[in-house]
Parts: sequence; C-alpha cells; structure tokens
Amino acid sequence: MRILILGGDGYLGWPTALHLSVRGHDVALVDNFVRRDWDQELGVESLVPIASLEERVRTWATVSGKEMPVYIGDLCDGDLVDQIVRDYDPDTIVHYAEQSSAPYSMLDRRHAVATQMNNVVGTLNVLYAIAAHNRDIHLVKLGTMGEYGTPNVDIEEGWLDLTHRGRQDRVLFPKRPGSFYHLSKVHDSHNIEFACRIWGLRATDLNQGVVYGQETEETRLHPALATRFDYDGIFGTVLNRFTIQAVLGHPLTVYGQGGQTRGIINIVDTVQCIRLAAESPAIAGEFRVFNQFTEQMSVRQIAETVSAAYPGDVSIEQVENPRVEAESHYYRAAHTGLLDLGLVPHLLSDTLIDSLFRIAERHKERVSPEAIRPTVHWRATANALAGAQ
Ligand code: NAD
Ligand code: USQ
Repeated sequence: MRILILGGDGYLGWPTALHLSVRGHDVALVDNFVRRDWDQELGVESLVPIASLEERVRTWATVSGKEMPVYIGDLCDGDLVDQIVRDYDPDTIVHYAEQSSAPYSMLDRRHAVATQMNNVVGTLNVLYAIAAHNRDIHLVKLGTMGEYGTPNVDIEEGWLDLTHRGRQDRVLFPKRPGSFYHLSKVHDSHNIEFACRIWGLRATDLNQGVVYGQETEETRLHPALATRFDYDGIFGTVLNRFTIQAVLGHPLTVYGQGGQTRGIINIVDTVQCIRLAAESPAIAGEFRVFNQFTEQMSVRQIAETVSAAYPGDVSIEQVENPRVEAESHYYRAAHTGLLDLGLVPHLLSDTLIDSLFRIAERHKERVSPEAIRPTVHWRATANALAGAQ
C-alpha cells in the first residue's frame, strides 16, 4: 500500500512509519514540526534526544534501503493538503497530526482555541482532500478513549444499539470528554462520521488509550531512529512519567485518589494496531470505530506497579488533583475489534517497565526537575506557563 502518515515526526507517527515501511508498504510523511515548537514554548524537551526528521529519514534509508518522502506543511492549509494528497495519491492516510495534550489545551483561552482550530480544521481539510481526490482512500484517524469519559455503563466500540420508547436505532456512543483537547477529538469523530455518510468515505476512528513505552523493534536499530519520550507535566503521559519519576527519586505524582481508570497500550502495540487497521480497510461509507487499548488500570495501580518493579525506594504522593475528573468510578470498555483483526498484545510487565527504567537512567541528566509537577489547573481560565520553564 501507499500510506501517507500525517504527524510523521511525532512520538507515535515516527515509529509507525518505520513499522509500516519494514512491512513492505510505501510510506510518506507530513509534519509542520509544531510539536518541536511547543517544546520551545514550554521550555522542555524529550528525555531521549531526537534527531531532525531529515536525519531520521536519511538514517532509515541507510539502515533499510527504503526512501520516505517528506512533505513539510500545516494541515490547516487546505490547499496544501489537497496538493499533498493529489501528489502522493495514497491508498491509506494515517492521521496523527493533532495537538495531543489535555493540559496544553486547558492552559488558557488561547491554547484551547489553538487546539480546537488545529485539530478540527486540520481533519476537516483532510476529509475534503479525500472526497475531492479519491473517495476510496481509507482514513485511519487517531481518536482517544477519553472521548467517552467515564460513564456509569459499559462503553461500546463507537456505536450503541439503542431502544427508546419502544423504537430502536444505532447511534454514536454518547461522549462526555474531560478536556478541550478530548473534545476536539469528539468533534473530529462527528465530522468524519458525517463525511462517511455524505461522501461514502471509508474511515477507521481509533479510540486509543494512554500510550506508554519508547522503543519499537525498528527505533532500536539506530540512535537517530529514536522517538520522543516526554516526562513533563503537560505532554508527559502517566506511566512514562512514573517510570522517570522513580529513577529520579521523585515521588510518583498520583492526582487525587488515583481511582481514575484508563485503558493503556504499549507503543509496540500502537504501531501494530495501525498496521492491522490499514491492511483491513473499512468498507465504502463505513465509519468504523475500534477502542485501541490492551488493558485497563487505575492510576494508583499504575503507580504501585511501577513502584514494585523499581529496585530502589519509591514513594507515592497523593497530589491535589489539578483536573476535574471522577477519581473513583465504574469502568468497562469493549476492545475486541483489533483483537479480531489479529492484534497480539504486549501487556505491562516487569521486563517492559525495566526497559523504561534503563532508558530513563541513561538520560536522566537531561531532566528539568521543575517541569515534573503539574501546573495546569482545569478550574482556572488562565494558567501560567511557569514551572515548565
Ligand atoms: P505528538 O505531538 O508527538 O505527534 C503529533 C505530530 O503531529 C507532531 O509531530 C506535530 O508536529 C504534528 N502536527 C500537529 N499539528 C499539525 C498540523 N496542523 N499540521 C502538520 N503537522 C501537525 O503526539 P503523539 O503522542 O504522537 O500523538 C499522535 C496522535 O495520537 C494524536 O492525535 C493524539 O491525540 C493521539 N493519541 C495519543 C496518545 C498518547 O498517549 N500519546 C493516546 C491516544 C491518542
Ligand atoms: N495522572 C496522574 N498523575 C500524573 C499524570 C496523570 O494521576 O502525573 C492521571 C490524570 O489525572 C488522568 C490519567 O492519569 O486521570 C491519565 O493522564 P495522562 O496525562 O496520562 O493522559 P491524558 O491527559 O488522558 O492524555 C493522554 C495523551 C492523549 C491521549 C490520552 C488517551 O496525552 O494524547 O488522547 O492519553 S485517553 O486518556 O484514553 O483519553
């Protein structure tokens, strides 16, 4: 297949590109490097040094003998998106290119607006480009489990069969997300479903849980192929943060009671899921939804697992929760669609956590300790960037 990866310079986009390339697909990348700009804005950087995209692609050509064309540009420029889709003429578009942090979207009005503009407008431009150029292109779009929130009923994979006052229908599962970032994904999902209905597009919306891990089989082949690893209070995700905190001797920062339960997934399984979804496309007109996670754990369980795996002393601190979220709730989400396509999960194990400890140990002198604590409070309408600088 010819696969165009939007957000190919990011934490997940880059290892996905390598995985699809090694599996024999032709891969091209699109990115505008805005994520690297956000690092500068926040005064932080990836714990693991990352090469420029130019160097990554050059290294991959040397290691694998495979070229990866790169388009540099912003998805919010609709004419450019049209031009790229026409030029590369892909079978599949994998769309990762969004602002991906909930705290960043909750910093203040400017960041909330920028997040929703970037994510919603970018995706709309992609939908128009597909509809105008070739409606057979399969869109594989990264959504998030957080779109659903934490309802007091079982979560289905995107759709819900409903009986109401004696009549039946199949509707999109109700959403109650917990940040303006997560809301941007809900808006995307609705726009994509509408595009499937009116234009007969084929799309897979992958509601992914929290990702952890830093290495895949392919990124291990050369230091210049490494992907980013964030630990800061804005872009770092919970399990990655806890492994780094353990290595630094910093208390693990459990927000509130820690009963918040989330679906989690290893980065190795993320790239596998994308390949499986791409290789078995949705049918024309179908808005297909998979819940992309492999196990569910509460934040406290994650902290206890990391603490038990670490050879030294680790303390767990209950930090006042800067977010507005349920800290103790029912949670059961279906996730069989990707298993049915052949996903073989790599579940969280001591070995996996050990490898994260080793990575954190190797680069710990790069940590900026003041970037660790959470600084973004959901109830405030304006948060300072201080603390991450
Ligand atoms: P990331 O920020 O590392 O990668 C996103 C990439 O997209 C960056 O390289 C960025 O420069 C690029 N980008 C953003 N807006 C763009 C635009 N308008 N035009 C061109 N390029 C643009 O994020 P990630 O962690 O790799 O996440 C990728 C996707 O997966 C996001 O949509 C995110 O919401 C979703 N997701 C991530 C996780 C996770 O735990 N990391 C979990 C579930 C879903
Ligand atoms: N949390 C802590 N301590 C921390 C960091 C987080 O207790 O130090 C808690 C949060 O309060 C939250 C949970 O851990 O309850 C997850 O937080 P997170 O920062 O790891 O993840 P989240 O903000 O939900 O966002 C991340 C990615 C996002 C993706 C989402 C998947 O940044 O791109 O969409 O995970 S999901 O959570 O399933 O929606």
